[in-house]
Amino acid sequence: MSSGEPVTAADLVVVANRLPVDLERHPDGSTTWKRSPGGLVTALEPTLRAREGAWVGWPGVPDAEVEPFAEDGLSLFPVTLTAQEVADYYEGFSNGTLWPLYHDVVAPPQFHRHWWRAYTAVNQRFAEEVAKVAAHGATVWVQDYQLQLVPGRLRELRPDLRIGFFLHIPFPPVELFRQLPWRTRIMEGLLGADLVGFHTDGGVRNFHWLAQELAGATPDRDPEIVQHGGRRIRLGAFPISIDSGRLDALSRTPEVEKRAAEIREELGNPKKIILGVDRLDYTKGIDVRLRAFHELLAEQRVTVDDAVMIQLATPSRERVEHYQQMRNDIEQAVGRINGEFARVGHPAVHYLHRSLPREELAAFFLAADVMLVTPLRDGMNLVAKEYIACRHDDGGCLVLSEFAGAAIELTSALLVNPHDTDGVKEALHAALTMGPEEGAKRMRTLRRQVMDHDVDRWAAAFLEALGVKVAQ
Ligand code: ADQ
Repeated sequence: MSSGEPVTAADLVVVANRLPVDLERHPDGSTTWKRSPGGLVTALEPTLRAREGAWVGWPGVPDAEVEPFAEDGLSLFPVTLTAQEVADYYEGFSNGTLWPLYHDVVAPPQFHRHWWRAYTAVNQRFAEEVAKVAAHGATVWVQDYQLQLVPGRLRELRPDLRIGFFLHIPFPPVELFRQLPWRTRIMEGLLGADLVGFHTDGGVRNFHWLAQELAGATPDRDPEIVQHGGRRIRLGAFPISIDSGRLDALSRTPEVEKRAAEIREELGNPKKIILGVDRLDYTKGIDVRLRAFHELLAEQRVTVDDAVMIQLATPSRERVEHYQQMRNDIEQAVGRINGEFARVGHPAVHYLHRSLPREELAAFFLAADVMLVTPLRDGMNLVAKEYIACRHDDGGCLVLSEFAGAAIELTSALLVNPHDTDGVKEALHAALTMGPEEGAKRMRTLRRQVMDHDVDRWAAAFLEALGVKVAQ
């Protein structure tokens, strides 16, 4: 990492809960920065560099007082959160209230006033930090559900700014959003933006209605605009994507191809490999796919010689109660399937609770004959797109939940309702027995979509709708 001086007045500011680097504290008390390369930073870096850009976010550890710094030409402005704020704003209101509520209450959201108070205080701090670093007339792009009050606060502090907001998770149906005791405050926070973006038209429609009902916004002749406080706020669907080209290239490297062959070998050369890759989250429907596989084995429509399943699960939000319970349930389900159907040296389900390097993940995607993506609700789901980008051989078959945003674009996948166990089971069976021609035909169609619509195109579409000329 090269360093330098951070900019003092940025033309483009990205503000997200997390910085694109993580602060790591070592046992001897020293600290280092580790890059956390997400799709967002890859997509935004060229534009941020070209425009003297800045990124405002939390460095990932509590009570870290860190000065702004420049890293590889990017100015980073850390926001400090205390341990109590991490508990109340992040684990509490963001992940214990908003996350389950916005995902169709697949787990019951908890409503606590002290969580809300922390959420408002932290959002205020983020807004103040942005107000300090943004140049006059700058563009600010606020990311995601943790920061929904930032557009409103920022507009009060800095009416000269152009403000965009993008929600990475679903925006819920009207009846669900209305459960939130602070629904009007959140709506007014979001209406502080000039552009509010969602993954799908469904999110736009829900927001359009709620803005009128809760905040007294008025519709415009243009269905993608609402009027509020004398301003016109544009709404739009911007389905996010991945760095498809880079992943396609990675999956073609001899190392990844060799590793994919090795994985098959290590699994004992099963006829079919079934794969699931997720952050360990109750929205992802890991239990759904385990149940479907369990029943196919029990009905002897599939045997462990025909097919093995691999579930890769990144540890996630381990201090939030629902996540601890769900991890136990999933590990029990894996144990039960293996107890009933495995042979010594041949488990039916291989379960790894860890994060893997990109190369290794690409090899798993390339080795998998069937990819199961079965969330009960998901804003987009990048794993589905990553699988497709890795299948340069036109091989493999994607089974995809209708309730993932990705289902709108990826209609040539086998689409399933994750609440319908029989339906998921039939789709899994169909995927395992699909002829190579039909499989390749579907995959070619899916690849056309994913290779054409990459994350750069997504970022450019959003920024251009916000009036920013994008460096390509
Ligand atoms: P997430 O809920 O985190 O994102 P997703 O879009 O699937 O869900 O992205 C997960 C990422 O983590 C993928 O890039 C995947 O490769 C990676 N990953 C998962 N398991 C892994 C493992 N074991 N090892 C290594 N990497 C692993 C939120 C929303 C989504 C939305 C994105 C982007 O919930 O709906 O698509 O933001 O907007």
